[in-house]
Amino acid sequence: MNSLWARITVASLLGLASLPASAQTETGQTKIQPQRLECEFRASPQGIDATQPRLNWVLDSTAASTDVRGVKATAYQVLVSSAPELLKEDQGDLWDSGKVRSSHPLRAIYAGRPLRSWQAYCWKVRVWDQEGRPSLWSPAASWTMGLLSDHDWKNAKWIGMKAVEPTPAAGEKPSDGHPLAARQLRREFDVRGQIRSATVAFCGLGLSELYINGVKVGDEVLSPPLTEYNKRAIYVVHEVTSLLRDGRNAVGAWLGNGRYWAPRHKVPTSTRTFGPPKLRLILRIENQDGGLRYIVSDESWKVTDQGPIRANNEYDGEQYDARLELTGWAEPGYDDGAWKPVEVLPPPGEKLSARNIAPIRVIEHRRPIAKKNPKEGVYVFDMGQNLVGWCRLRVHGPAGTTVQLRHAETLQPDGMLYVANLRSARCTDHYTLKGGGIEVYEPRFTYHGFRYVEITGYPGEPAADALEACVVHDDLEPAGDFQCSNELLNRIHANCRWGIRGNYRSIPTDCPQRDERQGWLGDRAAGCHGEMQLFNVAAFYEKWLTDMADTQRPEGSVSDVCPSYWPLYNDNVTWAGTIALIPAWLREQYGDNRFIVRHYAAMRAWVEHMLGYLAHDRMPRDSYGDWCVPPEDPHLIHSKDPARKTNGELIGTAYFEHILRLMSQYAVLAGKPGDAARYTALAERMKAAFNKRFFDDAAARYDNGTQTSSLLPLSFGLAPQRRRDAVFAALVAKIEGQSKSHVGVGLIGVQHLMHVLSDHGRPDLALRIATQPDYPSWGYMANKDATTIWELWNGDTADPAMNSGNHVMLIGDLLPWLYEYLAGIRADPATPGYDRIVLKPVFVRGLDFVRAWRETMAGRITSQWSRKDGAVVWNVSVPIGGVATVYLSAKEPSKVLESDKPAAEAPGVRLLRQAKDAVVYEIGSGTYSFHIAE
Ligand code: RAM
Repeated sequence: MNSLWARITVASLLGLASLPASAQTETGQTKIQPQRLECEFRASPQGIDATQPRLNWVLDSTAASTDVRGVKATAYQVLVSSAPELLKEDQGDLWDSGKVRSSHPLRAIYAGRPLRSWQAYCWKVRVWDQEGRPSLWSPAASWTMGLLSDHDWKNAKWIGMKAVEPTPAAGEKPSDGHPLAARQLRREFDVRGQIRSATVAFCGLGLSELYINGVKVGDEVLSPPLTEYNKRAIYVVHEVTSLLRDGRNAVGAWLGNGRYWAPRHKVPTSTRTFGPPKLRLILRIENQDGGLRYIVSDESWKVTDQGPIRANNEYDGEQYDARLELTGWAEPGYDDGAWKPVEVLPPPGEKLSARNIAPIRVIEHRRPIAKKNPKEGVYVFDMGQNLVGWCRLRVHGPAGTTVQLRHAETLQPDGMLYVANLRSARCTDHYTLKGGGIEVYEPRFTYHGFRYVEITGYPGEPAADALEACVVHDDLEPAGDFQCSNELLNRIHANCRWGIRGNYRSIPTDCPQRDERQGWLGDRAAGCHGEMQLFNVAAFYEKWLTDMADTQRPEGSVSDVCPSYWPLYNDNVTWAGTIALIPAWLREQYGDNRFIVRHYAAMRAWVEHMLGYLAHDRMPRDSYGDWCVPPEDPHLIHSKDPARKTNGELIGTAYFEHILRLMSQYAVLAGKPGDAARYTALAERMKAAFNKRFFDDAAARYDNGTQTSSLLPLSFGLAPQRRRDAVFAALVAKIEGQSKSHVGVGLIGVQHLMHVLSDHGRPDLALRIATQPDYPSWGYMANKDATTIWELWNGDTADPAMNSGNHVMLIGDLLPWLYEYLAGIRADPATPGYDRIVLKPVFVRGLDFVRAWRETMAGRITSQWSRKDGAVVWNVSVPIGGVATVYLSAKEPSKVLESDKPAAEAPGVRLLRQAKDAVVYEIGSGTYSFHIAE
């Protein structure tokens, strides 16, 4: 990870730094309300391995007096210390950046003394405004380092218990994937003397939980993150000082199968498996006198697979027999005489890296909204939302009773679960009671995508509180919210958010419920840009791009699914090319070039490999076409109608040309001017070849004229300038005529639909499409009771063989359109990371109001507009330190007022120019109220 997302809120420059000392606490923080001056870190990262992390901070705009405008940050000073006491005295013994004048005054790359394994660091920052006034020091934030070299693991070994797939008995069909019972590993040790600190680093594959003296370490679940195991595994680090005690101690680890011991071998396709679960661990104990001691995973540990988790499998569920609980197993004094010595197992892969992304957690609990009894002994709970996670069961009954929980997204007409679309995934948890009181159970090593839960075998009738849903996903920082006057659009937005949340599983998955749940590249090529509006995914996507590079074969090929649990090295452009598409979005939103430089070799290797397929300057490699267009028959998954399908070579050529243009920009950043020139020249040739082969000048359309075949050349700038308007007019005629203002696109075209329509002056048509209540549309899904987004436009009628109710690939560019167009909050690609903000709201006819906020690298931006009496009132706020270029769709400056004055004369507003259809201003920080006569 490059970045430390531990954000610090710096006391605002004005009004606070000049406050009398009496208004400040001893620590220099202000007492006045309602400022939020506490640290805003959602995470003080523990155990990172970036040796030059980037530190980010935002200025606290809420503390500023709202009538003060245009406050800029011009310089910063960062202090990094090895001890909080030093930092309190304003001493940065590791790094004192001094006062640095900067055009990026809200971030800095660590440049102090080398960071060391296991060490904790704290830091703070202050900034100066344009008058040279310093802010108060921010409160302190902190992070700890992981293990920077393999030597730091001392002699910790990989330990576990060997396993073999059982051979089927004569006449029996071999089972496709045999879930192992969970392993439990333990050892005891003594602690003598006063402990200063204790930290544990461990990697338990496939999934693990660690306990010290019976207490769970940390609160993460489904840990560690998924990776390309034979290349890299990820360890986690936790500070555990308070869990240790003087005298005898015990450490115990659960190991589940996860994807390491693969859930399947052949169904629905060939799946990689890596072996039985295993653990590597090191516990570092530092005494007050500086003495160090390490407890490591080695032959001294013991193991059993006779505990309560009899089987665990991500697709099928967990089988838990509470009668087999090994009470006290992770505490000292437990009799492990029946346990076996562990076996030392080979290491999983080449590298062991730190977890630089947010952990997966139980994010919220939801109570059922209804309970039905469709059949004798069968109870179906409705959680009211298609979500991802599992259930917490409460039950009371005789020992040996087994309660079964089955999960599904929808119901059959008879009220029973509809499970056909889960394919081979059984999505069923079993809990066998130990008896003797209320028992509460949550599975550990599985997860389900569901809205409905069927309980059978429950002793008596389950009460309403027998089940509670636990919503589980990567704990990412929210980055935005949106609301408008159209309720259907608000529901669609909520459905997108639920779908996106549920598909974060340390990788972005395609779906969370059936026997798939893979990191399909194509689904996120542009989808990630939409996600950036909702969550801070900087570290998350850097991690996934690292997974992609890890799958890369020596010749450059990248799997369509990363990590390559399904090794699909198809060499197609639109899926594998995501390796080169996502970095551009990351750079635009988060402004970090270093990642592009580091990732350049992998992107280049893929591009060079693909260049071998180029024929006549066109790229014929395409596997999936415009995946999942609305088909002619509602029962079909894929259309068979040639008029609905977009030519694969057209898609491959358009995308590869675009990727070459991006590569040329990356090459400049990576200091490879030769590559940059070569890729630009190649892109020029491809553009010419594309138009020559596919463009029908007379009809102003491409190839067979699907929506997608026009959208791509318009979006990527391939259409000849002189014919752009005509191509667009033909596209609009097609959409409004044949498609009756509905989508006619699949996964590819939908990434371009909304912005192309808006960019060419038809946001009203984009709005019509976005708010259509009938088929095919997002609104149709919502009206059919969807609470997420479907895999297919016809998800209610299509064949269940490929019909998930929670896929995000058809969201396309809808979210960027809501935030960047309707609310108008954008990054300027020329100054990535919101160094300059662009505010370009689209006051589209058909909406009465829009309200949105975005948390950006510059801080929080809000934009709200409403229409009344022939005018639009637009209220906007720019965070302290921010500068924005504002585009307002007015015919002339005289039509624009700000706080009742002609805008150009308003304080803090500068008229830059009058463009063709917009008046352009510059504003600095502050809140503004513009009035635009229509
Ligand atoms: C499906 C996946 C995914 C898509 C691929 C091509 O099975 O669910 O969303 O990318 O196929």
